[in-house]
Amino acid sequence: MNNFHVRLGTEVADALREHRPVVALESTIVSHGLPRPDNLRVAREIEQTVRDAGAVPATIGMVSGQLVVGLDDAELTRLATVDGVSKLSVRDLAVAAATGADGATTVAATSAVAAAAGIGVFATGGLGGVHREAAHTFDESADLGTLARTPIAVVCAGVKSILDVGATLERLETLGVAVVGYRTRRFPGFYLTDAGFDLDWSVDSPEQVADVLAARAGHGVHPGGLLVANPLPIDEQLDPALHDRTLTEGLARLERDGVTGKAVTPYLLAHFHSATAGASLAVNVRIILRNADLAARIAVAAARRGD
Ligand code: PSU
Ligand code: MN
Repeated sequence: MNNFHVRLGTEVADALREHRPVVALESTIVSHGLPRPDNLRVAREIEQTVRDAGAVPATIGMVSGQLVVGLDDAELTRLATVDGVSKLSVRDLAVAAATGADGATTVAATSAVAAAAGIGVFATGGLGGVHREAAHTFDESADLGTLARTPIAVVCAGVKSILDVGATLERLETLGVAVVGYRTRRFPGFYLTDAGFDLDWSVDSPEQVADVLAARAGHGVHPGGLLVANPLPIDEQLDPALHDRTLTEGLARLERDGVTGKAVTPYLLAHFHSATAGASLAVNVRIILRNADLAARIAVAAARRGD
């Protein structure tokens, strides 16, 4: 907290002081991951879902160079609606602050800021990971390296199939990020319930995730992240045939348009939204709301333990 000039929203500050459950939320899905105008509506629904499950939402982002943990509704609206909001990973935070930028925080930046603020649970949709051409482009999300050194539990639905899922799991192992399936031993593929890879561990309840966090804190050994992979029920996943078609077309367009770097993920997400006529958006929203609910229940269980 001493390294950044961070403003805590009043409600978040009160909850942290009183050791009540708080769930961190990212803003990149709002500014760059979901299309307007649905993004603002969904951002508010995510916060409401966290509240309904008994925790305080702390959406993190940057407004005019000010890093905020617990954006208020006007700030959330601004990040969802104005043009020119930067996508901020951890390395960008200080530069964006010093130049007075508006910015949305990725999983990496949100995790780092949340942990610094004393928040232990974070809900998102999908994690960044290893891109399919990474062997040539070296394009691997900073989400992975950041989670290796950030003590936070991230609830997600795996990573999108736009990435190399197998390579992402290998990198998570190398980096020492623990991965547990929530009521499954198969790694979810975001839009799809099952990405085709086995997991070593599965947990059955929010209380059990809280037990994992308590054991880790008690051992004092592992400073890194815990990924809680929460799959969609199979009857709620995107139609696999539509998914495969859309992915193939999106990857071809990516190459045709020469898109690289941090523009890759938003480009492919936008392609999915338009090419599936909203079907992928509906699935995306379901995923985020389910993860927000589970994260809140984990935060509640962890607060009950009192450690
Ligand atoms: N995956 C998604 N939707 C998203 C993102 C990832 O399914 O919106 C966002 C998250 O904020 C994630 C970031 O941290 O993209 C990863 O971007 P990059 O690959 O440039 O690291
Ligand atoms: Mn990248």
